[in-house]
Amino acid sequence: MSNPVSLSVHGPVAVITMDKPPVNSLGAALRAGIADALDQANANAAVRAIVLTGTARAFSAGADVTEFGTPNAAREPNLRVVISMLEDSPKPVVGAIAGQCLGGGLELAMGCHFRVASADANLGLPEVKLGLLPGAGGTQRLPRLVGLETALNMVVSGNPVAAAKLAGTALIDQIVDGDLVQGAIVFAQGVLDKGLPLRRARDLKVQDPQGQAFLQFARNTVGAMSKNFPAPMKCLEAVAASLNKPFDEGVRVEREGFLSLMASPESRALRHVFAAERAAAKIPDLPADTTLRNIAKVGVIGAGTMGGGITMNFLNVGMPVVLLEMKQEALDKGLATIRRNYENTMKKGKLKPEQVEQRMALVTGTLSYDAFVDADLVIEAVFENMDVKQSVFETLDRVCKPGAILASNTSYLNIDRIASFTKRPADVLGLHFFSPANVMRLLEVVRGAATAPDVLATSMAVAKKIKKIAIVSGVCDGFIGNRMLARYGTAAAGLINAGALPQQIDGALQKFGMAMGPFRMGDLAGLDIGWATRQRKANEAGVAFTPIVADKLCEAGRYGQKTGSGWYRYEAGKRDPIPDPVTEQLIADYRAANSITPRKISDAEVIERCIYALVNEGARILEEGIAARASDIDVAYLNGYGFPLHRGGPMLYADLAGLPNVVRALRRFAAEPGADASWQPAPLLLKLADEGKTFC
Ligand code: T1G
Repeated sequence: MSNPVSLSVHGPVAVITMDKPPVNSLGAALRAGIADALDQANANAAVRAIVLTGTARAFSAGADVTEFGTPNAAREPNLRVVISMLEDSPKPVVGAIAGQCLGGGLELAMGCHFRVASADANLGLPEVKLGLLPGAGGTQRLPRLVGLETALNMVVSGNPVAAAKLAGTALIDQIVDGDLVQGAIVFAQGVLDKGLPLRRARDLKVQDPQGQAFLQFARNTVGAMSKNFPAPMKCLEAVAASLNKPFDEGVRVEREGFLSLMASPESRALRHVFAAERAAAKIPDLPADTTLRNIAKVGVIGAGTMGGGITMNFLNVGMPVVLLEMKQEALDKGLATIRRNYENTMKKGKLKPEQVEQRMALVTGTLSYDAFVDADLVIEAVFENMDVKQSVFETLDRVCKPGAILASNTSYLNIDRIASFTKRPADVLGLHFFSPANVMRLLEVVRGAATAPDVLATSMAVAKKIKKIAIVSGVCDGFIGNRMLARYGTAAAGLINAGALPQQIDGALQKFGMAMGPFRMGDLAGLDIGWATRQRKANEAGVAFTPIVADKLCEAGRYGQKTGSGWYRYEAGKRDPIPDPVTEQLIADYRAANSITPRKISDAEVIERCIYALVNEGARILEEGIAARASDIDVAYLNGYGFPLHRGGPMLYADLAGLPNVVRALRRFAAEPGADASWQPAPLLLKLADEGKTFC
């Protein structure tokens, strides 16, 4: 590998430049390169001062997260050694910071004696977002350079701060306009001319007389906000050590915390999610340099909840939208809802009045498809019925210009069949948003058999532009998320039949970390939706419809919150789920009618059955090629279905539980009398378990 570090000499000043694309992550090669260049500069008698800099994009984005858990992570010189080499250099070292200066990158910069930066450089210690804490002296040097409170906020939140805001602290000695390296060389020359002593962060004292009181207040705040995550509190304790312990003792506290967190399942989960979200953008059979189509104008069909939310995503990023409805009244209602949503955001201080007007000015209502003639992308969010979709896509095919991308927001209908209604199936795909579409990050990009590579690549780029996390799905009933949700729901329903009650199942799954248990979720979404789906499927399969308990609730008019009762009952105007004896009686009647003798069910069994049902279906989705990788499935379930972030997703959860243990549990469930065939372990799961491998 070529040396990612270069050394140049400008009069008495040496400049060490880090250039390891894309963001100077501090892997073994870069660390060694810095150390070698530093040795060379210090051995060169003509050199009297040193500048360390990176690229315009990044000084350094920190430790190389892809090295974690590999021998390279500890390969010498490790980051702490390199930082000490900077700090112990007999010649002044000036950090010249542009772009991202994060994590170990900022720790590296704090090893320098002085630092200059571009005003918009981003400085931060985001380790907490990976379930870690700064492990190369950051928790001890930062408080000494910017003060306890600023340092604690930066370390515990993990949020970056622009260099301009840190000017005037010992962290940023000067903001350089124009050529950063030239400015750093001039600064270094000034240090020499003035004979400034080498200022080592480790020698400074944390100036904060009220520090202990502040820390106690912070402990209460951080403790309350970091449920399920140990890192924030360990970050706090490491920073606290900077206040009342000598530097080296504080570093020991930091090191213990770092090693403990690195081994934690929560950090394993957060590091998995960091990599998973970036992997999702990579489509194995699609060249990274696929030419994208230009998307400047978007059409949306349907101004209801979904259509309105979808529209807002584009308005939020300055893209004009033509919004089509069939009737003026529906169009007016939809536009009014969009405006009201923005005004509510404005009332919370998150939007200025002029921004509301700017966004509303970008949406044009219409009652005619003719308004789509120059649209580059049209997304339909009309009624989930194939006949309606056929009419919509036949019309779009007739009206839209060649090259326009035609997308359906359908949550389960067959995209290949929808594409067949047009003469341009290559331009058709699914863009499945999740309600509320302007809030939920997840977007399932459903690739049809005919979908063209550039249509797929363009759609992924659009997703990134509208700040969605896009997952590519193949065509099947329910795509990725809803297909898994169906299995999860069946498992939960099976537990009701067997002897559990909704409140026990919801309680166990919410304690596991699910945002909302399946029965609360059903009451929120409306039980009649599932009722209609089950009747549709029975009809499509040509079999008699056999009602389950949820259908019995619907037959009794209990659709959920919208009817004041479903699995639970609800006080007028409230959403709190209240266990209902009527439901319990209905369940008892169902069990009796089906000769089921209820048994005691543990919370552990609730978790095993519901979560392993997700995992098993995820394995099938993988082996069918519907999802490209297990981590895509995790990203989908974390961002669209409320799976707990600290567990990293259902597939990682299974890996950490041990796939052989998952297989044993599934085999137990499959062996029960009358068990559903879907409890049989998926072949891919069996194979991985047999081979001692994992999904992720
Ligand atoms: N290590 C390895 N690769 C990284 C990386 C890192 N730290 N940061 C980014 N990348 C890759 C990323 O995977 C992607 O790769 C490409 O760079 C562009 O990233 C001891 C232990 C810097 C703000 O947590 O926040 O230091 O997909 O798509 O939107 O105390 O990346 O192109 O193959 O996100 O412009 C602490 C994490 C590490 C920073 C750029 N540092 N990175 O955002 O591009 S732990 C972080 C980011 C540590 C020390 C501890 C962002 C970014 P690919 P991107 P972006």
